[in-house]
Amino acid sequence: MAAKSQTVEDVDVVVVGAGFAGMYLLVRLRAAGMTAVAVEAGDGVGGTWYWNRYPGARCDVESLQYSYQFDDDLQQEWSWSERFSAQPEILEYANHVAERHDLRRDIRFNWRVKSAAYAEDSATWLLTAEDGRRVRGRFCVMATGCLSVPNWPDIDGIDDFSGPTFHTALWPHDKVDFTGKRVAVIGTGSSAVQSLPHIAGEADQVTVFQRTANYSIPAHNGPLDKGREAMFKADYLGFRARAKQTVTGIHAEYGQTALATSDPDAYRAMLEKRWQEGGLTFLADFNDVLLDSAANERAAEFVRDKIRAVVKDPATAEILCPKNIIGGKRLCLDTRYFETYNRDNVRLIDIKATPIERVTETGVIVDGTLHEVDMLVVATGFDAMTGALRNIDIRGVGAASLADRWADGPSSYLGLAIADFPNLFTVTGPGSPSVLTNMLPTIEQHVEWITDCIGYMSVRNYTRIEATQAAEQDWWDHVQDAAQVGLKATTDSWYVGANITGKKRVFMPYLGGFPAYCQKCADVAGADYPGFAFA
Ligand code: NA7
Repeated sequence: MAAKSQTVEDVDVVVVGAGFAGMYLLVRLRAAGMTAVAVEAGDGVGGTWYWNRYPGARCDVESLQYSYQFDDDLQQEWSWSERFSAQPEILEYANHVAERHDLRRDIRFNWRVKSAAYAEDSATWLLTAEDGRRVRGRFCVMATGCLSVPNWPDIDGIDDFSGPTFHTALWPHDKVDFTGKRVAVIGTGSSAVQSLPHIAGEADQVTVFQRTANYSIPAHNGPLDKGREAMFKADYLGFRARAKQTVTGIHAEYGQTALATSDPDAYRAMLEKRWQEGGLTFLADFNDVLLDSAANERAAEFVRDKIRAVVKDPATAEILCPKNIIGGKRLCLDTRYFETYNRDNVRLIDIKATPIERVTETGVIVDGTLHEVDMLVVATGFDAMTGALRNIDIRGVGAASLADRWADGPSSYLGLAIADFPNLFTVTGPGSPSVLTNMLPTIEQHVEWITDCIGYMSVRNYTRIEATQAAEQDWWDHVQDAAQVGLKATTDSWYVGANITGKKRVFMPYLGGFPAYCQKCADVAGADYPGFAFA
């Protein structure tokens, strides 16, 4: 593509991405007196909520908590309409924040980063867009999201399909009309769990191709309880502070019961109570579900019984019953997902038993049978956590390539910085708790740490910061040790890259919990940043 402009925009900090992380970075950097621009591939703010527009898309952490806390007036003034808000409302919120803090003037939209190169002589990063535009900063912060690179399934013939194909993570801005159509849905993760009831409500016929069954808990979503909203707003700071003391950063009641040794009536009553409440805290009464296989199996069987009770056809119910451990993957939240399989226009194909042979112009072949469809919905998730960073040609000291460095799996110091890549920070990078927590407080903690660190450097006239190899190695060893505790890392999931063909199996997020992680970051900052070399 021809270069759009030969000029280079110079700023203190270049931010990649204008999702919730990139937006808050602009707020903080400006407040610290720095010039910053965010470059953004989309033509609007919101990141994951800009791209994931499929029907039924909504957050799985209640909106009173899945929201910024840095602006107390904002959290007091804003009212969510539902317990778990839908994508349009979250995007409206992102746009509202962009307006409120006048962020758009410093965001360059439709700016997809092709390369980012560090120049040792000037200690700056030069970023080049696919269309040739360039921006240079003394620092570069990658706010590229953990789930932002769609995973296209490697299925023979998928490009031969003659009808429209939609990836849930790249959904069109205009409504997709399924009326009168025969639709194939490939994948049964959270995106399919959320979208299937909507698609099935419109389409003539839906065929779901399931590789791995998923545990899904009812969201019991509905209009936001005004009493709960008032309770939060009366003590928002307190709720936020208490949330930060929990492993996941989500405020809730947590218990310490050992499920393995509990009386069956007692633990089933506790699970039933959580099931009726709905939400991601389904397992939060127990301290052993992700440590003890027997405990896990009891909780798993509780959910399987729920599926069997809802899905009328026993054979379909059995296919929908997950066989892996519960909690190994992130739980899904649903609204009438399993009930949807009772509809006459929905059928389920078990592609673990009989894989897809190929896609043709007119449909999907499994076990020699062509399932003819008019539309393909690809709900196959993301190249998680490292995909966005490896897709950019990032070059550090001596033109070292980050993609090469991470070819056998990532490593990072605190999920924030990488040796040989000076003045480069990552928000919620591998090695931080990120996707195991409520993303908004996690993002805020990272943004504040990064901007404080840059401020610390300014005061001391430092122009260069780099994580040391030794600190990175020590932290990464710790991340891997933490992953060995319990059952979570044993599951094939995107946490370990198992969903991407050829991706090295490494547990990427930090499993040591949000409070321990925040303490470590605070200790590092408070002790003049051990593990970093300044110049
Ligand atoms: P997920 O959770 O990664 O789900 C993707 C689904 O697609 C899952 O069922 C996969 O099966 C399936 N998949 C992936 N590749 C293939 C191929 N090649 N063939 C058939 N099926 C495939 O992504 P989502 O978008 O649903 O959700 C992502 C996160 O968003 C979620 O965790 C929440 O945090 C919110 P597999 O399990 O790999 O066998």
